[in-house]
Amino acid sequence: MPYELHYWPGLQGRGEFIRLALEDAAVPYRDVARAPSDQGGGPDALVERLQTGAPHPSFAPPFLVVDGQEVLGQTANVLLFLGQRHGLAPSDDVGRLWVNQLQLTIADLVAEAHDTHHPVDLDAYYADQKPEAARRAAAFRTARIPKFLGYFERVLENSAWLAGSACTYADLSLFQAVVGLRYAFPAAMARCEAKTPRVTALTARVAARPRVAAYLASERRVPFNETGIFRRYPELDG
Ligand SMILES: N[C@@H](CCC(=O)N[C@@H](CS)C(=O)NCC(=O)O)C(=O)O
Repeated sequence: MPYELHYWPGLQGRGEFIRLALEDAAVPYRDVARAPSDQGGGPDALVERLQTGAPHPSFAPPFLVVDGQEVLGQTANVLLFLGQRHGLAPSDDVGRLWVNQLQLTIADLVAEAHDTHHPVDLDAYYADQKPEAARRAAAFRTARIPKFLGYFERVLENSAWLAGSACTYADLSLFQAVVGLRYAFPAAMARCEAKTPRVTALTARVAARPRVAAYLASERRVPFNETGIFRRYPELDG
């Protein structure tokens, strides 16, 4: 199999943005850390590859191994590569960079969503930074979610998809960000989406894409949970 995706098992995390692109493009891949260890999988295989990814080692998962050799890291970078190869990005430079720009903006949103439950120390538990998390989440809910979704709403003013008439990996990623935010912040998202109908409609259109729908209904789609980026801590919503 030409593609091996490396991402922590048991959660969607940032690996999900890459899975959605691979699934939508019907590209076969091996999800290494989810495979049995007696078949060369498991988290140990991920860690080993992380440490031996020369000459282009990745700092952190997700990363993609191509043809058993080349290691590509950083979610947006992996998607730039896959989008170009598998029909999920425009073919011209300006269009490709625009989609990359959108993806990097989604990456910023994802990082901020993560920081609501880990605002101080990435290596400490949420339970050890609850007051700071409450303050960070309040600002994220009231200012940052509306600003990010409002931005994508504006981008969608003149086209059905973010980058024009065709769905790209950035649309798949926006879908993932929206459903993740709905999981983590249901009350705040209900308020916010009332003002961003185009974003809501795009999310529904992505979910209805046949291969995405089949993936979402499959066992490969791990449910959101409190080890991922989008976590439901009711005290952080409102
Ligand atoms: N900017 C990177 C972030 C990668 C990242 O933070 N990965 C997390 C899991 S979602 C991780 O394992 N981080 C380990 C660390 O930062 O030490 C990307 O978008 O891929």
